[in-house]
Amino acid sequence: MAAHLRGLGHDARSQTNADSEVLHIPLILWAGLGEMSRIGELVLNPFVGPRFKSVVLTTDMPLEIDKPVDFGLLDFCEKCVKCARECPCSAIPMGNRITYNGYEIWKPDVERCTRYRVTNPKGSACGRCMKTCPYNTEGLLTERAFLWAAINLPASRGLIAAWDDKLGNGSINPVKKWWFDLEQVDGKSVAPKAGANARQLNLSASIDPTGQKIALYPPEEHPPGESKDPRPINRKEALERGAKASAEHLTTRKAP
Ligand code: B12
Ligand code: SF4
Ligand code: SF4
Repeated sequence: MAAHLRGLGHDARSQTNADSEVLHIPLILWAGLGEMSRIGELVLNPFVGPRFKSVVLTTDMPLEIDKPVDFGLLDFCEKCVKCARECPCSAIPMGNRITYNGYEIWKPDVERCTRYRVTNPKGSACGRCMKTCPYNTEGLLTERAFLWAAINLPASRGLIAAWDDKLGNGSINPVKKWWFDLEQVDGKSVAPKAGANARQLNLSASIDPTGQKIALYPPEEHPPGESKDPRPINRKEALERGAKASAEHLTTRKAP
């Protein structure tokens, strides 16, 4: 698409996951492709749910500007904690959103998520938060009725989240085994020996936000964009920062 636009005489560049000059989240949010979810750094689309990856195309071609959308997701996520409950390393907050870098967000513990996804052979890029969310639908007529209710009937949202668990949605589906994560051994894709992500739903897991500690790493703690050098981090300080941000936000929200 970028090449096509350049052929028409416009500047254009595709911003991929591997090579991007821009942050995707604010752009796909402002493009109206979805709302911020409890998962945290993930924009959820009402029709395909959280399970989409983005590619951004930056261009000077004159275009009509979209607006952000509101389909009630913030309220739904306040009544549902499935992604936080199912995250294997408790990286997703079970409590409230916080103010981070000037915007409100359910900020995940990005260090925990990164360690789980990248350094743990059973992690295998994970994405369990995306896979277990009730907004994953297959376009069936019955599912459309639930989606309609989730968007239009705020009082039904908690019930829909509970019903999704009752139906066992998000558990392992052997019919779709081909979709399970594979690992590369000697240049070949094979079924993972370690059983990556082969976990059942954890319906009895504790969902007590007061017992959960989320470390917070603000932008000033991040390495510079082009840097590939290891960067020391201080998890103890990050945990204190997370607890403080959470407490401050609770206070702000109690104000009239
Ligand atoms: C690095 C990265 C990660 C790191 C995050 C590191 C960090 N935050 O320090 C880790 C490994 C944790 C991660 C995990 C995941 N990621 Co990721 N990640 C990225 C990547 C490649 C770069 C982001 C980055 O540079 N962050 C570092 C700094 C800049 O972070 P930050 O200042 O704290 O800002 C973050 C958020 O607060 C938000 N943000 C920034 N500015 C603003 C402004 C506003 C107003 C708002 C509301 C939000 C917002 O965006 C940043 C995302 O990290 C982006 C692609 C991209 N180019 O944007 C994908 C991306 C954000 N990830 C994505 C996904 C899907 C995931 C996972 C589900 C894993 C998976 N299987 O794909 C998990 C979800 C974890 C979670 N609970 O949110 C998707 C999200 C798509 C969507 N539907 O919204 C993206 C866009 C990749 C893609 N091309 O699709 N990710
Ligand atoms: S990708 Fe896995 S480890 Fe990271 S937040 Fe989602 S469920 Fe947790
Ligand atoms: S699992 Fe529930 S809380 Fe998490 S993003 Fe999906 S709807 Fe929101």
